[in-house]
Amino acid sequence: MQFSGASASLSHGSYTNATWFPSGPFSDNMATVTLAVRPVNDAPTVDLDPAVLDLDTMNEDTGASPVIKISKLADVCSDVDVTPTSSGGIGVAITNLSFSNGLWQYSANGDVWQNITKLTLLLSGEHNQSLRFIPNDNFSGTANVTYRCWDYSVGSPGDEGVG
Ligand SMILES: [Ca+2]
Repeated sequence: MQFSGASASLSHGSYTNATWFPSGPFSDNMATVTLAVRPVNDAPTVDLDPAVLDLDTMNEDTGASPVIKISKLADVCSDVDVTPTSSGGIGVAITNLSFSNGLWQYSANGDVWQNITKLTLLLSGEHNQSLRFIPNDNFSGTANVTYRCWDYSVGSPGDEGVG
């Protein structure tokens, strides 16, 4: 576009005896558009592969095992969505237990215990939530706890039969 001569009137104002040569590759004014990037929930991860945590040992025929705090199990979990200022932290989803040689129990507060009868079981890394194993008489050997990290986005602590 080119104006030259006595006068010209544009929507941006009036040009008198002006010579305007908006030549070149770029416009004089600018436009701005906005792209929104929405957050998604990234799955938590186990930081060890495979995750191996040593639990306290116990003697045969001595009742319940030492308490296994869920916060200890969750120590190998991380989640990019969980920050120090976000609530909840990380819990675990117990997916398998060695049931054949004893009884497993969990506690929502580290005090009252109930038998685990159904997996997957969701447990929180907070409030002293814990597991313990009560071996059968005369059993010696090992007992395993297998779990996934859980970010609380679905389900509640204590939920059984999840997934
Ligand atoms: Ca997450």
